[in-house]
Amino acid sequence: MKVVALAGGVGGAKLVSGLAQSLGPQELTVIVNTGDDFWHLGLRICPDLDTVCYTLAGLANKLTGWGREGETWRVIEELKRFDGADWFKLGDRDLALHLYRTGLLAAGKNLTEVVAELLQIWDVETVVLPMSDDPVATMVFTENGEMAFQEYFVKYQWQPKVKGFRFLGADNALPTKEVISAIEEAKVVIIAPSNPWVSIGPILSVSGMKELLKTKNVIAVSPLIGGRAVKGPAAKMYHELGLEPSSSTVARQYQDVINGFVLDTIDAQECEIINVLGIGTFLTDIMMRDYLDRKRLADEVLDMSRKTWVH
Ligand code: FO1
Repeated sequence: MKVVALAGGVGGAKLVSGLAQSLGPQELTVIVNTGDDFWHLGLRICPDLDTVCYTLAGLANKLTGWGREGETWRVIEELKRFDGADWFKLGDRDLALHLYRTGLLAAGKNLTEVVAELLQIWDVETVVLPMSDDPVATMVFTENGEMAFQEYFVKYQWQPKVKGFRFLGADNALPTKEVISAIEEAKVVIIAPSNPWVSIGPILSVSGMKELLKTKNVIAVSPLIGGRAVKGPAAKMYHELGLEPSSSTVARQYQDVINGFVLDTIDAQECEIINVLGIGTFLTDIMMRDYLDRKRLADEVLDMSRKTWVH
């Protein structure tokens, strides 16, 4: 069964690694957020693509969720001596990837081709696609003014109060032909438990993406449990935007593209208001504590999705 997953960083990558265990290699395609991508020290950095690819390749740093396992930090240590060059922690092994990718892009390859080459090198059969080969830059409006995503997330450790977001370039960014055919061929599209604002939001903002998804069976997994994010600023963002950080708020945010929603058992009382939106709800333990949990949740989401099929 052809399945597409929409994912961002750490939380999304965990469910993706569960889906990769549950599905055969040719069955899963992951469409990844590129709104976090940016130029740094002349290198093209693609954090969410790297987190998903490293996770699938078994190379991801399990503690941080980003960068490499068994990393060394010789270059960044030296960069400390150059003014302001070390705020974004690039490990030595990670740097090799950024150098190689930047070279391929400079030679005229597009991001989709670059990712495919990396996955082949790492023997990963799951197909991973950037949401677009056109640049989209997530900008964060905060109490201290507008800033680029990595400045907000890393330099200021996502502390500034957010007032809104915009995705520079999204209006002109097209889904790649690979993204379009993956969605068209998919029996189900799964929205992974990534940040709805800055990970899934940019994917849905790519022109034509929502229209594509409206003809599909789409099921989302809540990124919040009991109103809290497992990791990162998702719940804080809802608060700062004057919204209740709850699973039903997330379901409402996705309502024009999903027909199913998976939330944690402790949020059972929210099912009714989500069902009123015409969205089927499914309860389970959505916490992924380890590798087995990831596969368990993936299996359950695939089963649940079968009950929501309308197309
Ligand atoms: N996140 C941090 O909080 N601090 C860092 O120094 C940092 C470095 C980094 C290097 C490579 C990479 O691919 C990701 C990195 N991240 C870091 C995470 C990154 O900012 C986030 O993963 C995404 O942009 C949000 O999901």
